[in-house]
Amino acid sequence: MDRFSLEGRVALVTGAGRGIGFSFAKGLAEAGATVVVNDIRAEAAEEASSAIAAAGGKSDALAFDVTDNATAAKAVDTLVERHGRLDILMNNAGILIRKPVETHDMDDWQRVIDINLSSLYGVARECARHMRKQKYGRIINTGSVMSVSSRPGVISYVAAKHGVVGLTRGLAAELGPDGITVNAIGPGYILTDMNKHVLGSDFEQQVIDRTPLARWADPHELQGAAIFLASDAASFVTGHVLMVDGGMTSNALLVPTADLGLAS
Ligand code: NAP
Ligand code: GCO
Repeated sequence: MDRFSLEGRVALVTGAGRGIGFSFAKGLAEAGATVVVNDIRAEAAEEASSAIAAAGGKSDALAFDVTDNATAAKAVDTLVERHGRLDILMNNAGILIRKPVETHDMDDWQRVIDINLSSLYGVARECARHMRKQKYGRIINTGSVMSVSSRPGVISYVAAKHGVVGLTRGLAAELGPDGITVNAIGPGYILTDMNKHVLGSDFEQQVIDRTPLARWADPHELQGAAIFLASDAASFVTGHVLMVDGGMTSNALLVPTADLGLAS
């Protein structure tokens, strides 16, 4: 089982002060990695790092805005100065704006594209500078079921998350010869703050009806996919989008799962 061990590896997880990013950070730490927690808020990054250390993990905190590429570049260099190497990048930070096209203005669009897509390229470029020197790297981008499907009301998010697939495949093609794999994880509907405004509404049940596993997921259920893609077990996996969605995107969505439409 050593193939799944991350002992000796150093990982940067963006947007890891809470939610899915914090879960990714905990999972990588439990697998043995030294995990550097990023968040835009220093106190969030420090608290998350302390929680990982309190659980016996090796952690550090680096607060920066992933959309500020100059700051991100300096932060990545600081990380390598502190820890000697950088093996794993989890490009996870992201936001969501729920508005119909009529009111989903260009400021909304740019903000979501900047955080959910452009910053992933910027931070990956800075990490790849160091990964190339060691001829080893794992870049894992956080996509979504909205990377391969859509729904009304989240147009900028759908476009950005579809872009994450292209970014993943393009970086995989270009960085592969340097021993760097690039993959994406496509979560389904996860119980985090991003969804606190829709939980308790009809939408919550609509998700359940259209998910073969008939439930929302907890963030910890994404950790296995992250550990796999970050580990030696995935040494020949690159350019891949690993959906962790309870079967939602393999489901035609024609009828609610409970219905089954079996009446003859
Ligand atoms: P979340 O609970 O809202 O957490 C987002 C995290 O990203 C927060 O820690 C936030 O920091 C941080 N962040 C936001 N903007 C940032 C920036 N400019 N620089 C650095 N950090 C920044 O969201 P989540 O549900 O964990 O989602 C995490 C990722 O998973 C996102 O890419 C999201 O699109 C994706 N995803 C989520 C779901 C889901 O159902 N929840 C499903 C599929 C994909 P603050 O705490 O300081 O705001
Ligand atoms: C929404 C949800 C989704 C999830 C996730 C699904 O309003 O539809 O917030 O966008 O966040 O991206 O995979």
